[in-house]
Amino acid sequence: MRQPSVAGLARRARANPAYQRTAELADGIVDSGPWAPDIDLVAEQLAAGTRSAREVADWRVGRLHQLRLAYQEARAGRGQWPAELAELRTGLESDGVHVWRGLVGPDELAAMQAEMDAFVARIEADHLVATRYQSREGLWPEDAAVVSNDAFAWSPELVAMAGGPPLLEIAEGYLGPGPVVQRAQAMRYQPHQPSDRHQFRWHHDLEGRRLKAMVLLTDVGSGDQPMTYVAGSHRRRHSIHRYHDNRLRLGYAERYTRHVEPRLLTGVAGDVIFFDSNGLHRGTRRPTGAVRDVLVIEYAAPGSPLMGGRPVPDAVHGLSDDGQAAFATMLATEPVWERTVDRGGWLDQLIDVESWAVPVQTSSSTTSTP
Ligand SMILES: O=C(O)CCC(=O)C(=O)O
Repeated sequence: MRQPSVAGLARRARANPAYQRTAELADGIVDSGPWAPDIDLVAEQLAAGTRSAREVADWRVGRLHQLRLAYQEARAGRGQWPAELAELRTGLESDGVHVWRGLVGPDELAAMQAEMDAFVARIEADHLVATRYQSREGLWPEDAAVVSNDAFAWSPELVAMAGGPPLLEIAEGYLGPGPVVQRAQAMRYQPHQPSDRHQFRWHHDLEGRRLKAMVLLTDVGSGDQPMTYVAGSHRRRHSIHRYHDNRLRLGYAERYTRHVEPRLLTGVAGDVIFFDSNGLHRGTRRPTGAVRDVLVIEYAAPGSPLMGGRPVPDAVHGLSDDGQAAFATMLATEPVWERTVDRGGWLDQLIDVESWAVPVQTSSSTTSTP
């Protein structure tokens, strides 16, 4: 889809107050311009707590959207990385993706594979069909898939992994201090023809900067059903348009990424793929590919929206204080599949700046400048 010209939108907005919403969107389209440096400065101040949310409360929605994205980067700049994770850090920051080979040991891997098999067997035995993307779990008959949005409820190993080192350190390095665990997905893909539905088309994740850790439970070769990722595309501050409709084409990345080279993320069971889901990615489907099983942990900065979840209580209690803190927001959130009232997403909460701009605690032990 061609982007409308900003000048044209602004002209229409000036001529007719009914185009106010369009004018807000026009703000969202502009990624650079005379006011862009101010956005970065204000974002730094919000992250440092030297500017209050109230001071930007009258900004228009499109500009608040840009501020939120800049704020995520400002927070991330305060993250601390252990020296031994330097290679992973470089991969994530420059490409938006890095594969850690053999991270999951044989015993944990066997336990996770058994949990996954039990989960799929239960869903198939009950013929439980997911009625929407946010359903807790179920069959996706049109996609030959079985999906859970609440894998922490049946995988204590995954809870331990999400709330301990090195994953929590990676999340802290990439997102800044105090990351929160957002969701755990499980996905089994049976062989299936290429598709343009859901996560099988090019998209970004409607969140901005976010870290995912995809644990491979089966071997995934290039002829199977690997995820595909456009390296370097994670740095884009997508306009607010792209949060109302996140279907993308490769040509979109070609306009801002010098070498667009979709990477097939292959590996063997036990490998973990770390990626920023702000970059272009998609699941690849193949009728001749092997069955693919994965578990995916999502992390975000505090103030990000959560689907919620019901993690195995004993597994959470067994975590360190930092690990329990990372799960605290999830435990306090009513899962989306149990809500009777739709609270909307973070786009609806942009004007409530305090809800998403959580200043970074300033103490020499928790902050650092890059
Ligand atoms: O399953 C896949 O390969 C794609 C997953 C995906 O799009 C996501 O986790 O955001």
